[in-house]
Amino acid sequence: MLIQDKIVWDADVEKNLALMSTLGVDCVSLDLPDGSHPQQGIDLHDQKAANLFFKQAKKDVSRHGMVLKTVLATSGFEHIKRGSIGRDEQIEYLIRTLQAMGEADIPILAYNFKLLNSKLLRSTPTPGRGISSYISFDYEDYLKNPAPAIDPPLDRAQVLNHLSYFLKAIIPVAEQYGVRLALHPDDPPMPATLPALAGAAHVASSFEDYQKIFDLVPSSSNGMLFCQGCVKEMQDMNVYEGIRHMGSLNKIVMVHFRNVRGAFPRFAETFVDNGDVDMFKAMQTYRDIGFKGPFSLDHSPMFTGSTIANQAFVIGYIRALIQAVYR
Ligand SMILES: [Mn+2]
Repeated sequence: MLIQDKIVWDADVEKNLALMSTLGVDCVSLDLPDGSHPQQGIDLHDQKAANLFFKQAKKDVSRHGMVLKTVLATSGFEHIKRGSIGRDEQIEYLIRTLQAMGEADIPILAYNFKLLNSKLLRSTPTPGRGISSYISFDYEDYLKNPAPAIDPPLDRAQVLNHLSYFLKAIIPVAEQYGVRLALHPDDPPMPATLPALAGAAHVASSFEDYQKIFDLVPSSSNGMLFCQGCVKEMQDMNVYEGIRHMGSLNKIVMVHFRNVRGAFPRFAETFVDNGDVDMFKAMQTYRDIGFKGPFSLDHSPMFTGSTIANQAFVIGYIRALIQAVYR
């Protein structure tokens, strides 16, 4: 069962890969810039360059005893989401990426359709365990100091239309190259009966939304990034039933394994061991549906001034659950 963590392909990549393998990470997700801000060492300007980059990246990761399994197109790509000029170039860039991923045998492309960074859609953090604080959302509090509206605002029909345009272009290519797309839920997941936050409609906020998205382009490549945190935040959601439901559809491509206390309209992102979800039971449920990973780290409360302590804590916790459950 695979534990996955994220790498930024920058000057520190070798050092960070070595650290991740030491912590017991099995597979790596690579943070992909959207092409508008070239990042050191990532050159995807044409197909040959893209093929070379991903083949080399895969080799570099495997030298550390890990597997490059996922590419994260989770920040940027604004034109695709907004349907603005430049979206076809961004789609072309992702098509090149998919083809190169296929050549290098990298099977997952994670993305989201959030028009605003979730950090903007939060209220004041709440005090957490010890000296930590928990990233929090309280709808009433948020409305007192909301994020500035996007310009122009986009309604549900428009965003769904942009998502449909994207999926129709990209899913056939993903199928051809053996890559599965994994769509991350909105954070916070907004009930359809409430107005959009910051004028940016939410289209991946419930399982009904997901079913619509799966039906837009039916394919096993059209899948879900099961962010257990965001699923827990959905109103009236039973996380274990949620795992079983998406598992029965074979839509769970990867998991963000994190914990939360509460649900919309009021929740806090807790440490992995002290939220509402019984993580042991969740892990048993993933086992029962035949899911084999990757279980990916996601945001969780920080140990002040020590990223590595935080990473080691979560990895150790997930490893222990895997060893307890998958035997
Ligand atoms: Mn997540």
